[in-house]
Amino acid sequence: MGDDFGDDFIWGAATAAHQIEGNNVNSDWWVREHAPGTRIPEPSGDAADSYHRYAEDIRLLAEAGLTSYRFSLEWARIEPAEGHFSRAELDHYRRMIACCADHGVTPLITLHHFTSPRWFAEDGGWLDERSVARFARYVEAVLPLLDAASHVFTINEPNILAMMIGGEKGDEQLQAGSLPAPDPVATANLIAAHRRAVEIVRRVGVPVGWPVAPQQFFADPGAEEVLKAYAYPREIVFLEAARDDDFVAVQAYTRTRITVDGPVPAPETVERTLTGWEYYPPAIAEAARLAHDVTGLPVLVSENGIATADDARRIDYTRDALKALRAEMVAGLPLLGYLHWSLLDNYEWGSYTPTFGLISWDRETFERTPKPSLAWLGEVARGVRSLDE
Ligand code: IFM
Repeated sequence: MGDDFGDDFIWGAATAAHQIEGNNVNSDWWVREHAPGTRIPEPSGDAADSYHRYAEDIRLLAEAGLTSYRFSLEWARIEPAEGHFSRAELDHYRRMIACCADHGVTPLITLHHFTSPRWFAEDGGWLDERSVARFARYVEAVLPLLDAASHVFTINEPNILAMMIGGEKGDEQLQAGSLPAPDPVATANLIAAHRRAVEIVRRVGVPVGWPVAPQQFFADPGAEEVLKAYAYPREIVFLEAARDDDFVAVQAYTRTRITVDGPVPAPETVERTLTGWEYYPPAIAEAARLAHDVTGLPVLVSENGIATADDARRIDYTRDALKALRAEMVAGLPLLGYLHWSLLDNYEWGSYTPTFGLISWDRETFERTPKPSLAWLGEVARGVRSLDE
């Protein structure tokens, strides 16, 4: 099924807890959003209230014809104080997993998607070597939930997380065209935490990996060495760390030009999305090829999409991204599946303005409205619509 992608191809959509659940009050992001003088333009608040409305979200995904849902467990809810694990919150995620089964949807579970408990952040966060044991203890606590998943992702976009941490220290903004240097201590701790988590998750026999977000750096003539030095700590080191995993996951949206003086933002003349990124659908296929070349592993697209208010443009972008992926598969790339980012419009780390969702919702009532792109992707997944139409 699914337009030449094969019968076993995974078709679905992705979300992350902090971006849709709402009221993630024990998380470091919530603290940051409400800190006096914060530069974060808008707090997450109730988000899409998916904490209470997940059943409707999963039903809409399934009714469209998608069969996989990637979501994250929220560490800040599950371990709100160090060493205190909430049975009620574990039960909440157990109910979400059961709800997926009720709708014939396979869960893919992320253990950490950018947010950490506030106690963890206040006591050193990823810059503290105790982060590795602390994360491992949390993974042990959620392990009984994981055997229902088809795939587990340990830490989402560790390269971006390390850059966020580097940016906070250096007060640099994270944006395409200017990526802060990743903090090397955070990089080492994230890699060590990932390796511990992989060992733990393997005990339940579920394939485990992590999603890296390559930026599709491309060099001006003469800037090839600048590119190599720039890309290594920002993505390659994280891909190399995936070599002993069961698969490698990638998430990509745009590309970044590297001149002899370093990266530059996309020129004003090119089409840009609501995040300010260049509209560049082949990004995900290039990222998938890079990830496979570095690791030798099968690749899972765990996020790809576009921030736009024009849903027809979302369909254009997704169609061209899928065509580029299909061309790589024809050229021999082992591609496991495609998870669109995102199932819902969500909190884009500081703002609700960039809308990535296949489903919108009312800010007052939370009423969901599926966009045409949801039906379109479902039809592609079910094999009743061709990418070439
Ligand atoms: O919204 C984010 C997500 O949390 C991680 N990957 C990129 C998305 C779009 O910026």
